[in-house]
Amino acid sequence: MATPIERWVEEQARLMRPDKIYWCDGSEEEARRLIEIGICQEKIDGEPVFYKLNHNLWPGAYLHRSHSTDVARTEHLTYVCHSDKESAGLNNNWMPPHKAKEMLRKLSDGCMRGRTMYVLPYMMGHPSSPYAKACIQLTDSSYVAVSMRIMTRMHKDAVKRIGNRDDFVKGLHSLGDLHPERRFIMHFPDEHLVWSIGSGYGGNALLGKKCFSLRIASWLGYQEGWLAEHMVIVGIEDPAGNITYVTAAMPSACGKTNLAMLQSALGGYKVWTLGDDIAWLNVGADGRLYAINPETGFFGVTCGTSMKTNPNMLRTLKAGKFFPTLFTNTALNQDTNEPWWEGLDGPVPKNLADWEGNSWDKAQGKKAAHPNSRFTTSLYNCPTLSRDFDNPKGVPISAIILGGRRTDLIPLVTEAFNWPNGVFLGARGGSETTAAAAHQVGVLRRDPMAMLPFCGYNMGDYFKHWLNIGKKLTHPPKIFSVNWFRTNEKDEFIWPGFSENIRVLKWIIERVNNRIEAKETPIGFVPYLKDLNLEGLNIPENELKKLTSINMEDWCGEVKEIKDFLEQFGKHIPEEIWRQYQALAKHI
Ligand code: GTP
Ligand code: SPV
Ligand code: MN
Repeated sequence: MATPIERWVEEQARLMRPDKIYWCDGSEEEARRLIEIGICQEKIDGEPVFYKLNHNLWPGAYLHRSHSTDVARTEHLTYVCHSDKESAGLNNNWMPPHKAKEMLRKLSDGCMRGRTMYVLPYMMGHPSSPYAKACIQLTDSSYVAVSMRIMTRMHKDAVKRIGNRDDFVKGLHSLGDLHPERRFIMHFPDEHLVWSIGSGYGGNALLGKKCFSLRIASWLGYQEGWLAEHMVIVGIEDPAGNITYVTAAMPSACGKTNLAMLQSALGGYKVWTLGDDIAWLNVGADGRLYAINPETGFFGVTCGTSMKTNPNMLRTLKAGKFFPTLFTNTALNQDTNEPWWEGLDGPVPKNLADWEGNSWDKAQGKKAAHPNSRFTTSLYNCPTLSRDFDNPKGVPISAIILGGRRTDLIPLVTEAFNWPNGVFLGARGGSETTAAAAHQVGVLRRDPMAMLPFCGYNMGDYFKHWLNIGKKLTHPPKIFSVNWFRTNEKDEFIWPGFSENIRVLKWIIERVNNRIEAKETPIGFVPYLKDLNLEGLNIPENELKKLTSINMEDWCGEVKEIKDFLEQFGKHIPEEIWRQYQALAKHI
């Protein structure tokens, strides 16, 4: 008798008609074979899927170039197909499930002809964690198969674990013809199903990541009483050796990976890494909030990553312990066969190929690496990996940090008055857009808890859910906002950022442990300058003031925008959020 997984795979194969079906076991030997296939046989638009890089300098590293129209998440082609539009909310594109499937079936008819269908069994979360989920993804891309081995716990045991159940997490992925007009990333939350066609890139194709672990998981969490969040998880060790665990939500390309691997500029402090993108948060029996990272890899932004900004990331990329490390859409130093990107240490190499493989000429004024070029590497390569990374229970969280990219207005750090006020702080959050998704870069948009593109249900209900989680916590984490991105008159960042961000984290853990006072303002508590360790920085006095003060006049426009944003969600916005809004509006 065929198992539910086997029946499901056969059904999809009848539709997609691959030449071969190959069940992955998740071993290193298999990954090496798939890369070989990607170098010698499989092609994207006539080009190989992988190029071997210089293994003396970058052990286990390969370059992948995606199709030139397929370089970032495509939010306008991403749908969440609940049975009713109201459940999806204004924050999601919606289509009735039967209509979406009819369209996908047409697009998928014979889409794997001439290709291999890889069956990927994997776990999100440690297999012995009560919060882990067993999943199966189908794909016709060796790049996706190899990436999923890095990003998830891919192992044939996931098949055994699913056994005779048919409610496992399902992902259908095909490159299709890579045409942007035939590209769709569609979610069917009640079936735990993601169906993606026409893209081979990151969050569009590695379906365990944003599609399942955020969009579908946030919906599961809403029903089951937990949270799936776009958050870093770190442990901050102080000079006495105490470790405080915190999570931090920031929109795409706003500093999560950098924060997750921060090398402290202050003596005695150390940051331990547990995750750089996704956190699943559960209320523990002790009334505290516990976090696990369901992933096992980094899919991080290359541009700007250097020994100066993020030395631990470069060490991770060169560790070569867990095979392989992938570079996607970086430039290539053709003399040394090394990956290269803007912001990497050292002089610009003379003989570069750009991210599309063409000889790069600086005079043309284009970047050599794509601004959303990325690396994929295992967390087990990371020298600062926390010893609690594989702890099935997760780690207890003392602070939640919410960040965004705001060149103006938002202070360096603010502390919410309490949990509901913190939920409002998250709900009103905004950020200037980045290259991580295909849209205009640098425009301000509201992005509550950095979840606007990832919340798999009505955002108003999501705020309600956050408020309810708070009621279940007897020891709720304190909630903070941070902003590393304020600029001065010359458009330079005022705050040095990166390793210096430890100074802000230090203030946060001192507040968590009730060691210092803070100044009350209408938007929350802000630091007294004397409590921020600023030794060795030379930020001009007037700019420092700007970083930590609130200008009421500037806030008038902000308050109006917050109201316009929230009103769109109509009756779904909880009364508590409006009460918080009124309190703020009254002061401003
Ligand atoms: P996703 O992987 O898209 O979710 O991004 P992320 O939030 O992990 O962002 P990441 O840490 O990769 O940083 C994105 C960009 O922001 C990079 O170009 C960094 O160099 C830059 N960046 C990160 N931290 C800081 C900081 O503290 N200050 C400044 N000025 N830039 C930063
Ligand atoms: C993001 O855009 O937030 C990422 C990269 O982490 S992707 O996997 O493409 O979503
Ligand atoms: Mn992300």
